[in-house]
This record gives sequence, C-alpha cells and structure tokens, in this order.
Amino acid sequence: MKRTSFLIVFAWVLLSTQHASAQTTGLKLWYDHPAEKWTDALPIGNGTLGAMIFGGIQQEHIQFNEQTLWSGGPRQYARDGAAAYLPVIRKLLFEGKQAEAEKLAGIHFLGKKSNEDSYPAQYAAWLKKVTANTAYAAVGFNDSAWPTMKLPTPNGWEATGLPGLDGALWFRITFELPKAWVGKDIIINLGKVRDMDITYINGKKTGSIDSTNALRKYTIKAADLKEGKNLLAIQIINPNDKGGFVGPKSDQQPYVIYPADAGPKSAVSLGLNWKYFIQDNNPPAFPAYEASYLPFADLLINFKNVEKAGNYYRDLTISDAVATTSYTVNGVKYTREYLASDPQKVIAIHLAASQPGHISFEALLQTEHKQFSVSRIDDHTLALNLKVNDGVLKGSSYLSVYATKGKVNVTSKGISVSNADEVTLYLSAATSFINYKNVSGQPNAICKQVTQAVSGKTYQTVKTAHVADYHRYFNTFTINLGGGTDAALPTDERIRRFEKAFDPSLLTLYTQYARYLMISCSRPDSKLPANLQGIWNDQIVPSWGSKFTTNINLEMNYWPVDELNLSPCLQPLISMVKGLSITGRQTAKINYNLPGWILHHNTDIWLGTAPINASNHGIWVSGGAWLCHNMWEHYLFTRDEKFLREQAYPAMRACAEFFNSFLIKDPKTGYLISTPSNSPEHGGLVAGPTMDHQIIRDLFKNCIAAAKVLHTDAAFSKTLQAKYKRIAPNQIGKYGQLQEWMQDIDDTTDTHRHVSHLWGVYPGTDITWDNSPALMHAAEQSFKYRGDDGTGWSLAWKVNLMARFKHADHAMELVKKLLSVAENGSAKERGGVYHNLFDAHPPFQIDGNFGGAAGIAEMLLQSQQGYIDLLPALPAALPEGEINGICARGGFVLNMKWATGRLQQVAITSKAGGKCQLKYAGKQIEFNTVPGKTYTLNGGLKLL
Ligand code: FUC
Repeated sequence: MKRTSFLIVFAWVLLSTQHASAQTTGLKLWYDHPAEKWTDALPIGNGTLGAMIFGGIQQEHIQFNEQTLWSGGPRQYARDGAAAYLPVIRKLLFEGKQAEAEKLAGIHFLGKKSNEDSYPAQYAAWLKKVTANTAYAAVGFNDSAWPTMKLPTPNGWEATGLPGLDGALWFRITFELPKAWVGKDIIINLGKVRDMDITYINGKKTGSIDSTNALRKYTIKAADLKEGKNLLAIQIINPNDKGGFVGPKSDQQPYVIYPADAGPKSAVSLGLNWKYFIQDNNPPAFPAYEASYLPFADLLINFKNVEKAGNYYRDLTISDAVATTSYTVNGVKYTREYLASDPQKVIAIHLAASQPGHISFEALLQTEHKQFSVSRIDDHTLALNLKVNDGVLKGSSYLSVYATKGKVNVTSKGISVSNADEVTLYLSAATSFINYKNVSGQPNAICKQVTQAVSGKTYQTVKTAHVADYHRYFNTFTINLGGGTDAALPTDERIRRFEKAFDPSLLTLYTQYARYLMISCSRPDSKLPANLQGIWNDQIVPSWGSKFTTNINLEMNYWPVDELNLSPCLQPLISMVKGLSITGRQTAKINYNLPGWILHHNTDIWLGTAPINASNHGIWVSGGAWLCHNMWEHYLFTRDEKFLREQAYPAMRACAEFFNSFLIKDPKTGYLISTPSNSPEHGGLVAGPTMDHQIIRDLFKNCIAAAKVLHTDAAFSKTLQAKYKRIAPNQIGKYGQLQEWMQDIDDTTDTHRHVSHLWGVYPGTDITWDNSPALMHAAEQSFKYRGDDGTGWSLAWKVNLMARFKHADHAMELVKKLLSVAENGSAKERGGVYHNLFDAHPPFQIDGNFGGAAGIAEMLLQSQQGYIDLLPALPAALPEGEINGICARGGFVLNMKWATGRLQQVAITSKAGGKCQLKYAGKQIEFNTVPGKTYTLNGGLKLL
C-alpha cells in the first residue's frame, strides 16, 4: 500500500473508532421504574431465542420465545383443482363482474385450511356433546364455587387472564324482577357475543344466536319470570379466536332488562360481575389457512425481602446487547444483568448484590400452552416440556442455576436459592422443528447439550464472548445526528418530549435500535427470518398470526440490512426464499397450472404459498417477485457473485418463469397484465393492478441484468426483454395522480394505509427523477391524496418515499409521526412507538422499526440510480452529523461527515472495485476503484 493511502486508511479507522466510542455512550434505553406492560419491557435475542425483560423488583418476569414454536404442521396448502377456475375468474373480471369473480374465487381458488374436511363433523359432534349438558342452567344448581368475570370483555375473555381460551363456557347471574314488572314481557339485552349463546331464564331456553355480529336482544315471556329473584344462565360456544361478551361498540346498553312496553329508558342493570365456569376448553382444532407464531413460556423469579427498594434503574445497552436492572434495599445494591448469547445459545441472567449472602429467590417456569409439564432434571436444572395445542410441534426449555455460596434446591416445582453471594441462571429452549418438512427434532436433547456446554463457564466468560460476537455485527456502523441533551432522560420521557422538542439524538438511538433488533432476531444461524414481531410475541392468538405478511411487511423488515451494514442478517430470508421457491412451485402448478413458483400475500413456518383469508385481498400474486427484489438488492450492495449464482438467480429465474407465462393480454388495451390480483388490501380482486406490473418489470429487468453478470440464459433474457416492453405501463390519471389500477378510478379522498402503486418509487426503481420525472410528479400527487397519516409500517414506507421524492423536511415530519407516543393513538389506525421504542401498527409490529431506520438512511444516502447520491434529502433539522459504515449499491462502504447542512468529507471504501460515481449538490464525479481501497473526498467532491 502506498504511504499516503495507508495514512488515509489509518486516519479513517482512527476516526471511526474514536467516533464509535464517543457515540456508543448514548446507545441505551433506560427507565426509572419497572415495566408495567409488555411494550414497556426490554427485548433481548440471539436470533433464535427472544426474551422480554420486565425488571420487576419483587418479581422478575422474563417472557420468552423460541422462533420455531408455531402452530400447525407440514401439509399441502393449495386447493386441488383451483387452476380450472382461473380462466373463469379472469373472464368475469374482464367483464367487470368483480363480485362474481370474488365469490367463485373464494370457494375454489383460495388455499385449503388445516383439517377443513374433517372439521364440520368433528365440530357437530363436539357441539352436540357440550350442549346436551344443561345442568348448569338449572335454578337449583349451586354456582357458589365459580369465579366471576367482569363484563364486558371487548378484547375477548382471553384478555382477562384466560389466554387462548376457546370452547364452551357457562355464565350465571341472578336478578330481581321489580314488582311492577310482574306479568309483563321483558326485554333482555346482552350486546354482542362471540360466537354463539344459548340463553336460559329460570332453566328454560329463551333464545340462541350463532353470530359474532348480531345483537342479543331477547323477549322473555311474562310467564317465564317470577317476582323477586330470577336466574339468567348462558352457555357460550366459542370455537376459536376471541371469546365472550364483547359488549357495546356503539350506544347499545347491554346487560340490562326492561319491560317491552316501556322501552330501554326504564332499563335496570343486571350487574357486571357474572359467575362463570369453563365446561370444555378442548373444541376440535379450528381450521386455519396458515399457522401462528406462539409464545414459549415465562420465567418468574420471586425475590425475598425486597419490600422497600430505592434507586431503581433498568436499561438496555444496545451497543453491547446487555440489559440491567438495579435497586437498593437496606443499603444493599442489587444488580441483574441479562443477555441472549448466540455462541452459547442461552439467555443468561446474572444476579449480584453489593454484600455477600443476600440473594434469595424462587424461580418458576410457566406457560400458557395447555399441554406441558415441569420436571427436575438434576441438582441445578429444571425443565419445561410442552406441546402446542393446534399443531405438531413440541418444545423444551431448561433453566439451570449456578450459585456462589448459599443454598440451591431444585424440585419439580421450581428452583429456590437462599443466601447466595451471586447467581447465574441459564435459560435454553428448543423445538422439534427442523425444517418445513421435518419435525423430528429432539428439543430435550438440544437443551441438555446446550446446558452442559455452558455449565463449565463463568458468567464473565459467557458475557465477554457474547459481547464480542455481537460487536462483529453491531460495530460495522455508527451514526451521530447531533443533539443529545435529552439522552440524560429516561427513554419513555424522551419519547414524550420528542413530540414537542425535536431531539436528533433520539433518531440516532432509533436507527441503531433497529440494527440491534435485527441482530437480535435474524442472524445467519436463525432458522426463520424476522416475523411481524421479530421473534418477540407474548400472545397465544397474536395479531395476524405474528407470521410473515408478504404484501409489504416481511420485505420491509429487510430494507435496512444491506444499507446499514448488516448483510449477514439477511441470511434467514435468503434461506426462506429458497424454501418458498420449492413450495411455491406446487402452488404455481395447482392454482395456475404454470411453471416456476409463486407466493401470495402471506407465508408461515411451513412455507405456505397459496392464497389465503379472502379472495378480495388474498389473491395477490407478487409476494415471491417482491422477495426476489430483496435478493437482487443484496447482490447490488455486496456484489457477491457466488450468492447471485447459487442463491438469488435460481429463485429469480424460476419466479420470472412463472410471470412469463402468467401475464396475459388485456383485451381492452392490448398490454400484458397480471390477473387476477389485487392492489394490496385495496379495491378487491382486479385485473392489472399497477403495483404488480412495477414488481414484475423489476423482476424481469433484474433477471436480465443477473443473467448478464453470470453469462447465462441469453435466450430467456431475450424473451423477458420482449415481454418487459409489453407490460402495462404506469399511467397518469385525471387528477394528475399515478393510477393505482388500469382504470382511472382513484379516489382522491381515500387515505388507505397501503401506497402500493408507489412501489415503483420505493423500494423499486420503476419511477425515478432521472428517467421518468412526469411519473414521479404523479406519484407525489398520489401520495398527497393518501395523506401523511398511517399505521407504523405505512409511515415508515412514506418516509422512504419522501426521501426518494427528495422532500427532506417533509420526510422528517413523517419520521416525527413514526416516533410519536403510541399510547396516545386513538382507535383510528395510527402508528407511533411504545415505551420500549417498539413500533406500533398498532399493535406492536416490527416492520415500522426496520422501515423507519431504512427511511432515515434513505435521507442520508441513495444509490438506486447508478450513482451514489450523498445527503440527497438532508432535512434542515439535521444540520450536523456523521455516519460511518453506511453501504451503497456497487459494493461501497462510506464514512461521511456533514456540518451546517453541507457535506464536509466522505471516505469511500470499495469492496468490489469498478467505477464509482458520486453526486452531491449538483456536482458529479466518477473514478475507478480498486477492491479494498479507500478514497477520501472533501465537501466539493475533490479527491484528497
Ligand atoms: C397487512 C397490512 C396490515 C397489517 C398486516 C400484518 O395485511 O395491511 O395493516 O400490517 O399486514
């Protein structure tokens, strides 16, 4: 190396390391009180195990997950015979008969639900059995031992401490009939009930409705009532999902009675505390299109003698991936540390006290899964074994304890420790999942092996190895956006203040937190990519199954990885795409009778690819093609030809093969279009949504480029080239908007959260300022109509779009919305962040965290147009800053500094060699690069 360039590199390294240490000090989430809610708790993870730390004083609660614990099992997801209906559905759509097309597709084209064939008979038999027993409706039955439930339960009885409860339940309450009402017919209003009620008055059946929407308003005949006490008994049948008395959504007045002739004004309340009894919580497994990601268990640590604690503090240091809790009791300082180690495959919890002999507790493992057992393995190990209810997977978790001094006792109930100086707990978990076809794993053996491997190590050794391992990922990138006085405040307070007083240091934290979350939930050895909640989920019935939604969410999760220098974290997605290209081949055949592979709008651990849920949004064909975009982008950033040849291109080519045959000629315009499909979750089943065409064009273009790099498939490239030109183009409509569909039917008052037709602006490159400014203006117009509000991921997408439009300050306004207080959110869908900086859809969805970080990066650097655009959308609110390790397409890594809103210096390291084109403030330069070499330029783009 020449002396001058050596000095430059040396200076660069020095600069970035100094910078790293200065900057990491603020990389903390911290609080002065324990978590009350799950979204206050702090997440840790090693790519497989995830845990949420509550940091309670008397009781530590660690809710944990293992990323492969899901419901369901391997099976065929596509519906045999579906392809026969494809031409009929297409014809109906061409004739403008959307409703008929959706109806037909709903019956014949959607995928198959689990056990849908056997379910009706199983359910009928179960229902017959539970409804035959009416003893609980009898007046003479003694319900004094039954617990009570407070009504209504708008979020289901699950939310009242009965997680995952489905089946048959009884409710009873007595009420006084006023003397004046004797002899009158009485109306009883029970609001809405999930799903079926069978209502009895004084032991006699009064009414029954099977519907989640119908209002239960029954007339009780005067003859069935008596003066004084009367008994109301209701059997509720809830085969699946939320259960119970949902209550009033509007102005209904449920749980009241009134005389039919007097009307609701004279209503008398029945009371809200009702007795209940779980008659049968084992209904047959409810048919599901896809499986759900499930929580694993909870570790509870009950500490002794800690009533009056002071100096409470808890934090998560994201620069080291270590969480702590500390407090003082009677002059003794207690400290807990928590980490999720990938080298050791355990969650480690270290308990220390400032004086010897002060650590005493009981540790328990609890789970919401119905089938479980807890057992003692040996003198320091407790085990939890479970099996999921609606599915095939089994799981095991071991908790082992190592105490310095003191006494340890392990029974089949839990672990107790008394008067120890210091204690380390190791928690492991595993399931029987090996891959989407193989569930023969031995979770017990895995936990045993993991526990043995860690047993000889000190906590310090485990911690040192963990931190070093984590740094391999985390330390590739630093960012400092200035500001920072608020860093001295607790994080929940900072979030609250941010709305009123802008603090760029919170953006620094937010960006790095996204990287922390990515490293914690998606590592090269993870078996699955980050799902809707990464790997953190405490709900047995999570929103949207906490799975992989592919009409935006899964792809968005991976938007920041390459740019923010976390390329290895993409590996689980790469593996998933490989699997999907196999399972999706079956769906391409069964649903379309075509070659190649397809993925619709969702997938799960079993790699389902068939359309699901409903025909108005489930039949969306571009999930696989969008994932191929992520694959190609990875190549552009890394220039890893081996990856392109062996992993990306085979999947991209097979996906293009599908679309090459799938596109058909639109009889009206003559263009090739995608049909049947959908503009995600908007406008129903249609022929030719704009987004599909943008994605398919992108796929064809990238396949052609990849084939060129790999010197292969010339003939196929030619075919794609010819087709590319015939695909329906982007169109500008009557309001100057980019049309979402083939027809000019956009509604300018529609604020739907999906902005699908803007895909071509971001993440795609179908529409750019350089190549298609008129379309860019039309896209801006469409954005304007959709408006600035949105759910978490919707806001994150809009930040990226605004950055590509180059409206820097507007992009920043959207970032602010993304960081608003989620707890303020009204019932209307609106994003924000919870106290732990988790993104709120609401509820928690991690895509907003990842998409948001990508958006901040997009404001600082863009490279999608063949050159590196420095500070392309720098908002006035971020005049000073420094970013080291940000990546650009072409295989470049940049260190960049700006002040007073102007670029000061940039150092570019080339990984792959080749031409580097740079653009800043109207200037453009170009130079050749050598792999491994760094080139430093000043703010005027002069090579130094
Ligand atoms: C898509 C979105 C929803 C949500 C869900 C997980 O269906 O439209 O808003 O993010 O995925």
